[in-house]
Amino acid sequence: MGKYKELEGKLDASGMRLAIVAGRFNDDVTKLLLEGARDELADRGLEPDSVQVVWVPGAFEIPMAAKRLAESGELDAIICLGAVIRGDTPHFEYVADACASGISRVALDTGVPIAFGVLTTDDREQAFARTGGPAGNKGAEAAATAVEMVDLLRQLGKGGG
Ligand code: INI
Repeated sequence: MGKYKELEGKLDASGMRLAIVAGRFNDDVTKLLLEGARDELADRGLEPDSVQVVWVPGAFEIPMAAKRLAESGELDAIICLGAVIRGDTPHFEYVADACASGISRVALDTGVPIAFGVLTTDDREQAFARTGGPAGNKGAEAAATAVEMVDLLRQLGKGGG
């Protein structure tokens, strides 16, 4: 072993207790993010039907639902999916900022890792480009991030690092 130890979470989701919070606003986009997330979890060894999906009206409501789920003590991680599109709203920054900072706060306050799979794009074309194809599916990336963080925190909890 070298002088410095390196630590990294593994992408094995088997046995993990996960939930997904998804925004209904722009659900033509968020349904594709959800599909990507579920496919990713299946690839990582988790039965997709074991993952609870909670729909909320829009990205602004995601942190509240994530908080309630995180506080249940029954979940290892939460995956948040949404699509905030600048062209759709004059208050893009308010919705996007509230969602991002709210999710971050819930994760740090509860210690439950929460993945940020919320798109913030200028238009719908950019949003759809992030639901598959060369730019990847951001829902799938968020799902993988959640799994990696659960495993990493388990290792850190064991005194690793
Ligand atoms: N919610 C989104 O998830 N995406 C959007 O692009 C969006 N726009 O454009 O307004 C949006 N607004 C709704 C918001 O999230 C809340 O549901 C609403 O303000 C009620 O609290």
